[in-house]
Amino acid sequence: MKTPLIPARLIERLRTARRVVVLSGAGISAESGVPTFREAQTGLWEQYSPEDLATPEAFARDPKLVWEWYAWRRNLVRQAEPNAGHLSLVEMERKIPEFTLITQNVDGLHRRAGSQTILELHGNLFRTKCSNKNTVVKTWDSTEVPPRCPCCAGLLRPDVVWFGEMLPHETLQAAQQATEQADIFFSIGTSALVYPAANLPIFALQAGATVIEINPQPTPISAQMTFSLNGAAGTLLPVLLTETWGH
Ligand code: BV8
Repeated sequence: MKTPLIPARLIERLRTARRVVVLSGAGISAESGVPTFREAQTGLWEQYSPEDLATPEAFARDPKLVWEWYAWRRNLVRQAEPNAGHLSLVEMERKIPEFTLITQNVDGLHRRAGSQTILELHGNLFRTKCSNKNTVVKTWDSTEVPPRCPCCAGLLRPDVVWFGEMLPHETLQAAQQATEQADIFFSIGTSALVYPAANLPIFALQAGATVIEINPQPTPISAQMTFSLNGAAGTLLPVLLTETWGH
Protein backbone atom coordinates (compact mmCIF):
# COMPACT_ATOMS: atom_id res chain seq x y z
CA MET A 1 0.00 0.00 0.00
CA LYS A 2 1.36 3.45 -0.95
CA THR A 3 2.39 5.51 2.11
CA PRO A 4 0.03 8.49 2.20
CA LEU A 5 1.64 11.78 1.16
CA ILE A 6 0.09 13.37 4.23
CA PRO A 7 -0.10 11.51 7.59
CA ALA A 8 -3.71 10.99 8.77
CA ARG A 9 -2.83 12.45 12.22
CA LEU A 10 -1.83 15.71 10.55
CA ILE A 11 -5.12 15.89 8.61
CA GLU A 12 -7.17 15.35 11.79
CA ARG A 13 -5.28 18.09 13.66
CA LEU A 14 -5.61 20.56 10.79
CA ARG A 15 -9.36 19.85 10.45
CA THR A 16 -9.99 20.91 14.08
CA ALA A 17 -7.29 23.63 14.36
CA ARG A 18 -8.37 27.14 15.40
CA ARG A 19 -5.10 29.07 15.09
CA VAL A 20 -2.79 28.26 12.17
CA VAL A 21 0.41 30.17 11.36
CA VAL A 22 2.46 29.78 8.19
CA LEU A 23 6.06 30.96 7.73
CA SER A 24 6.97 31.00 4.04
CA GLY A 25 10.33 31.44 2.33
CA ALA A 26 11.62 31.80 -1.22
CA GLY A 27 10.84 28.11 -1.95
CA ILE A 28 7.10 28.79 -2.20
CA SER A 29 7.79 31.15 -5.13
CA ALA A 30 10.18 28.73 -6.87
CA GLU A 31 7.34 27.14 -8.88
CA SER A 32 6.37 30.63 -10.08
CA GLY A 33 9.78 30.82 -11.73
CA VAL A 34 11.27 33.19 -9.13
CA PRO A 35 14.73 31.82 -8.24
CA THR A 36 15.11 31.04 -4.55
CA PHE A 37 17.43 33.22 -2.54
CA ARG A 38 20.29 30.74 -2.42
CA GLU A 39 19.84 29.10 -5.80
CA ALA A 40 22.50 30.22 -8.26
CA GLN A 41 21.61 33.63 -9.61
CA THR A 42 21.06 33.55 -13.37
CA GLY A 43 22.57 35.51 -16.24
CA LEU A 44 24.20 38.82 -15.42
CA TRP A 45 23.88 38.18 -11.67
CA GLU A 46 25.56 34.76 -11.70
CA GLN A 47 28.79 36.24 -10.34
CA TYR A 48 27.11 37.70 -7.25
CA SER A 49 25.84 35.99 -4.09
CA PRO A 50 22.62 37.54 -2.76
CA GLU A 51 24.15 37.85 0.69
CA ASP A 52 26.77 40.17 -0.83
CA LEU A 53 24.21 42.38 -2.57
CA ALA A 54 21.44 42.51 0.07
CA THR A 55 23.48 44.61 2.55
CA PRO A 56 23.78 48.32 3.43
CA GLU A 57 27.53 48.02 2.79
CA ALA A 58 26.92 46.84 -0.82
CA PHE A 59 24.51 49.73 -1.38
CA ALA A 60 27.00 52.24 0.07
CA ARG A 61 29.80 50.77 -2.06
CA ASP A 62 27.87 50.54 -5.33
CA PRO A 63 24.30 51.95 -5.13
CA LYS A 64 23.79 51.63 -8.91
CA LEU A 65 24.64 47.88 -8.92
CA VAL A 66 22.33 47.14 -5.98
CA TRP A 67 19.48 49.26 -7.40
CA GLU A 68 19.80 47.46 -10.78
CA TRP A 69 19.78 44.04 -9.06
CA TYR A 70 16.46 44.91 -7.42
CA ALA A 71 15.10 46.36 -10.69
CA TRP A 72 16.00 43.03 -12.35
CA ARG A 73 14.19 41.10 -9.59
CA ARG A 74 11.11 43.38 -9.79
CA ASN A 75 10.96 42.74 -13.52
CA LEU A 76 11.27 38.99 -12.99
CA VAL A 77 8.50 38.96 -10.37
CA ARG A 78 6.19 41.14 -12.49
CA GLN A 79 6.27 38.38 -15.12
CA ALA A 80 5.62 35.65 -12.52
CA GLU A 81 2.23 34.42 -11.37
CA PRO A 82 1.27 33.05 -7.95
CA ASN A 83 1.39 29.23 -8.05
CA ALA A 84 -0.74 26.43 -6.55
CA GLY A 85 1.20 26.74 -3.28
CA HIS A 86 0.29 30.44 -2.85
CA LEU A 87 -3.32 29.75 -3.87
CA SER A 88 -3.64 26.84 -1.41
CA LEU A 89 -2.70 29.19 1.44
CA VAL A 90 -5.46 31.59 0.32
CA GLU A 91 -7.91 28.64 0.55
CA MET A 92 -6.54 27.57 3.95
CA GLU A 93 -6.99 31.12 5.29
CA ARG A 94 -10.70 30.86 4.37
CA LYS A 95 -11.09 27.57 6.27
CA ILE A 96 -9.22 28.41 9.49
CA PRO A 97 -10.77 30.68 12.16
CA GLU A 98 -7.51 32.49 12.98
CA PHE A 99 -4.89 32.30 10.20
CA THR A 100 -1.63 34.29 10.02
CA LEU A 101 0.78 34.21 7.08
CA ILE A 102 4.31 35.34 7.93
CA THR A 103 6.56 35.64 4.88
CA GLN A 104 10.29 36.24 4.43
CA ASN A 105 9.63 36.85 0.75
CA VAL A 106 9.75 40.35 -0.72
CA ASP A 107 8.05 39.39 -4.02
CA GLY A 108 4.46 40.28 -3.08
CA LEU A 109 3.13 37.03 -4.63
CA HIS A 110 1.09 36.07 -1.54
CA ARG A 111 -0.84 39.36 -1.81
CA ARG A 112 -1.32 38.91 -5.56
CA ALA A 113 -2.63 35.38 -4.85
CA GLY A 114 -5.29 36.85 -2.51
CA SER A 115 -3.90 36.21 1.00
CA GLN A 116 -5.31 38.76 3.47
CA THR A 117 -3.38 38.57 6.75
CA ILE A 118 0.26 38.84 5.66
CA LEU A 119 3.23 39.83 7.83
CA GLU A 120 6.13 40.77 5.50
CA LEU A 121 9.17 40.30 7.76
CA HIS A 122 11.69 41.44 5.16
CA GLY A 123 9.76 44.20 3.38
CA ASN A 124 8.63 44.32 -0.22
CA LEU A 125 10.50 44.74 -3.56
CA PHE A 126 7.77 47.01 -4.93
CA ARG A 127 8.04 49.57 -2.12
CA THR A 128 10.80 52.20 -2.34
CA LYS A 129 12.11 54.35 0.50
CA CYS A 130 14.48 57.28 1.03
CA SER A 131 17.78 55.94 2.39
CA ASN A 132 18.16 59.11 4.51
CA LYS A 133 14.78 59.31 6.23
CA ASN A 134 13.48 55.72 5.75
CA THR A 135 10.18 57.19 4.50
CA VAL A 136 8.33 55.40 1.70
CA VAL A 137 8.49 57.31 -1.61
CA LYS A 138 5.79 56.54 -4.17
CA THR A 139 6.79 58.78 -7.09
CA TRP A 140 9.90 60.62 -8.18
CA ASP A 141 11.05 62.33 -11.38
CA SER A 142 14.78 61.86 -10.80
CA THR A 143 16.28 59.98 -13.75
CA GLU A 144 19.48 59.02 -11.91
CA VAL A 145 20.23 55.37 -11.07
CA PRO A 146 19.43 54.98 -8.19
CA PRO A 147 16.96 57.87 -8.29
CA ARG A 148 17.09 60.61 -5.65
CA CYS A 149 14.47 61.49 -3.05
CA PRO A 150 12.25 64.38 -4.20
CA CYS A 151 12.41 65.87 -0.67
CA CYS A 152 16.02 65.58 0.45
CA ALA A 153 17.84 64.32 -2.66
CA GLY A 154 19.01 61.27 -0.68
CA LEU A 155 19.41 58.02 -2.65
CA LEU A 156 16.23 55.95 -2.98
CA ARG A 157 16.46 52.23 -2.11
CA PRO A 158 14.16 49.21 -2.04
CA ASP A 159 12.07 49.00 1.16
CA VAL A 160 13.47 45.60 2.09
CA VAL A 161 15.41 44.46 5.19
CA TRP A 162 19.08 43.89 4.33
CA PHE A 163 21.44 41.62 6.26
CA GLY A 164 22.56 43.44 9.39
CA GLU A 165 19.40 45.61 9.41
CA MET A 166 16.64 45.34 12.00
CA LEU A 167 13.31 43.83 10.99
CA PRO A 168 10.22 46.10 11.28
CA HIS A 169 9.52 45.96 15.04
CA GLU A 170 5.70 45.75 14.99
CA THR A 171 5.69 43.14 12.22
CA LEU A 172 8.19 40.93 14.05
CA GLN A 173 6.29 41.33 17.33
CA ALA A 174 3.00 40.37 15.65
CA ALA A 175 4.73 37.35 14.09
CA GLN A 176 6.12 36.24 17.46
CA GLN A 177 2.71 36.66 19.16
CA ALA A 178 0.89 34.66 16.48
CA THR A 179 3.59 31.98 16.65
CA GLU A 180 3.27 31.60 20.42
CA GLN A 181 -0.51 31.08 20.17
CA ALA A 182 -0.51 28.74 17.17
CA ASP A 183 -2.12 25.28 17.36
CA ILE A 184 -0.39 24.41 14.07
CA PHE A 185 2.69 26.13 12.56
CA PHE A 186 3.83 25.46 8.98
CA SER A 187 7.39 26.23 7.81
CA ILE A 188 7.12 26.20 4.01
CA GLY A 189 9.90 26.67 1.42
CA THR A 190 12.52 28.08 3.74
CA SER A 191 16.06 26.88 4.39
CA ALA A 192 15.64 28.06 8.01
CA LEU A 193 19.04 29.77 7.84
CA VAL A 194 18.09 33.43 8.22
CA TYR A 195 17.42 34.90 11.66
CA PRO A 196 15.34 36.02 13.44
CA ALA A 197 12.74 34.39 11.08
CA ALA A 198 14.33 30.96 11.58
CA ASN A 199 13.60 31.20 15.32
CA LEU A 200 9.84 31.13 14.71
CA PRO A 201 9.34 27.40 14.00
CA ILE A 202 11.36 26.60 17.13
CA PHE A 203 9.37 29.10 19.24
CA ALA A 204 6.20 27.37 17.96
CA LEU A 205 7.53 23.95 19.01
CA GLN A 206 8.47 25.30 22.44
CA ALA A 207 4.98 26.78 22.82
CA GLY A 208 3.48 23.32 22.18
CA ALA A 209 2.30 23.72 18.57
CA THR A 210 2.28 20.96 15.96
CA VAL A 211 5.03 22.12 13.59
CA ILE A 212 5.05 20.96 9.97
CA GLU A 213 7.82 21.58 7.45
CA ILE A 214 7.21 21.43 3.69
CA ASN A 215 10.43 21.35 1.68
CA PRO A 216 11.92 19.02 -0.97
CA GLN A 217 15.24 19.21 0.92
CA PRO A 218 16.11 18.66 4.58
CA THR A 219 16.91 21.78 6.63
CA PRO A 220 18.62 22.35 10.01
CA ILE A 221 15.22 22.12 11.73
CA SER A 222 13.78 19.07 9.88
CA ALA A 223 14.71 16.62 12.66
CA GLN A 224 12.79 18.69 15.26
CA MET A 225 9.56 18.98 13.25
CA THR A 226 6.39 17.19 14.33
CA PHE A 227 5.92 16.36 10.63
CA SER A 228 8.48 16.96 7.89
CA LEU A 229 6.83 16.61 4.45
CA ASN A 230 9.45 16.08 1.76
CA GLY A 231 8.11 17.68 -1.41
CA ALA A 232 7.25 20.81 -3.33
CA ALA A 233 4.76 23.29 -1.85
CA GLY A 234 2.88 23.50 -5.16
CA THR A 235 2.31 19.74 -5.04
CA LEU A 236 1.79 19.03 -1.32
CA LEU A 237 -0.40 21.98 -0.31
CA PRO A 238 -3.23 21.24 -2.80
CA VAL A 239 -3.20 17.59 -1.65
CA LEU A 240 -3.29 18.73 1.99
CA LEU A 241 -6.36 20.89 1.32
CA THR A 242 -8.19 18.11 -0.55
CA GLU A 243 -7.44 15.53 2.15
CA THR A 244 -8.48 17.91 4.93
CA TRP A 245 -11.48 19.75 3.48
CA GLY A 246 -12.20 17.53 0.46
CA HIS A 247 -12.50 19.51 -2.77
C1 BV8 B 1 19.12 41.10 12.03
C2 BV8 B 1 15.34 40.75 1.99
C3 BV8 B 1 19.57 42.27 14.01
C4 BV8 B 1 16.34 41.26 1.02
C5 BV8 B 1 16.44 39.05 3.37
C6 BV8 B 1 26.25 38.85 11.64
C7 BV8 B 1 26.01 40.22 11.51
C8 BV8 B 1 24.74 40.73 11.38
C9 BV8 B 1 23.65 39.87 11.39
C10 BV8 B 1 23.92 38.53 11.51
C11 BV8 B 1 25.18 38.01 11.64
N1 BV8 B 1 25.09 36.64 11.73
C12 BV8 B 1 23.80 36.28 11.67
C13 BV8 B 1 23.10 37.42 11.55
C14 BV8 B 1 21.72 37.54 11.42
C15 BV8 B 1 21.40 37.61 9.93
C16 BV8 B 1 21.37 36.18 9.42
O1 BV8 B 1 20.46 35.45 9.79
N2 BV8 B 1 22.32 35.79 8.56
C17 BV8 B 1 22.32 34.42 8.07
C18 BV8 B 1 22.76 34.39 6.62
C19 BV8 B 1 23.22 33.59 8.99
N3 BV8 B 1 20.12 38.21 9.89
C20 BV8 B 1 20.03 39.53 9.71
O2 BV8 B 1 20.95 40.26 9.42
C21 BV8 B 1 18.62 40.07 9.92
N4 BV8 B 1 18.69 41.23 10.77
O3 BV8 B 1 19.49 40.07 12.51
O4 BV8 B 1 19.09 42.30 12.69
C22 BV8 B 1 21.03 42.54 13.92
C23 BV8 B 1 21.43 43.73 13.36
C24 BV8 B 1 22.80 44.00 13.33
C25 BV8 B 1 23.72 43.07 13.82
C26 BV8 B 1 23.27 41.85 14.36
C27 BV8 B 1 21.92 41.57 14.39
C28 BV8 B 1 18.03 40.49 8.58
C29 BV8 B 1 17.72 39.24 7.78
C30 BV8 B 1 16.90 39.65 6.55
C31 BV8 B 1 17.79 39.66 5.32
N5 BV8 B 1 16.97 39.95 4.14
N6 BV8 B 1 15.66 39.37 2.33
C32 BV8 B 1 16.20 40.59 -0.31
O5 BV8 B 1 15.40 39.65 -0.48
O6 BV8 B 1 16.91 41.05 -1.22
S1 BV8 B 1 16.68 37.44 3.74
C33 BV8 B 1 16.51 36.45 2.39
O7 BV8 B 1 16.72 35.14 2.87
C34 BV8 B 1 15.14 36.41 1.76
O8 BV8 B 1 14.15 37.16 2.41
C35 BV8 B 1 14.79 34.94 1.89
O9 BV8 B 1 13.44 34.72 1.96
C36 BV8 B 1 15.44 34.69 3.18
C37 BV8 B 1 15.55 33.33 3.72
O10 BV8 B 1 15.90 32.49 2.69
P1 BV8 B 1 14.77 31.44 2.25
O11 BV8 B 1 13.49 32.16 2.07
O12 BV8 B 1 14.77 30.32 3.22
O13 BV8 B 1 15.27 31.04 0.84
P2 BV8 B 1 16.45 30.03 0.50
O14 BV8 B 1 16.79 30.27 -0.93
O15 BV8 B 1 17.51 30.11 1.54
O16 BV8 B 1 15.77 28.60 0.67
C38 BV8 B 1 14.71 28.22 -0.17
C39 BV8 B 1 14.20 26.91 0.38
O17 BV8 B 1 13.09 26.51 -0.40
C40 BV8 B 1 15.22 25.78 0.30
O18 BV8 B 1 15.24 25.09 1.54
C41 BV8 B 1 14.66 24.87 -0.80
O19 BV8 B 1 14.92 23.50 -0.53
C42 BV8 B 1 13.19 25.15 -0.69
N7 BV8 B 1 12.42 24.93 -1.93
C43 BV8 B 1 12.86 25.02 -3.21
N8 BV8 B 1 11.81 24.76 -4.05
C44 BV8 B 1 10.72 24.52 -3.26
C45 BV8 B 1 11.10 24.63 -1.92
N9 BV8 B 1 10.25 24.45 -0.89
C46 BV8 B 1 8.98 24.13 -1.19
N10 BV8 B 1 8.52 24.01 -2.47
C47 BV8 B 1 9.36 24.19 -3.52
N11 BV8 B 1 8.91 24.07 -4.77
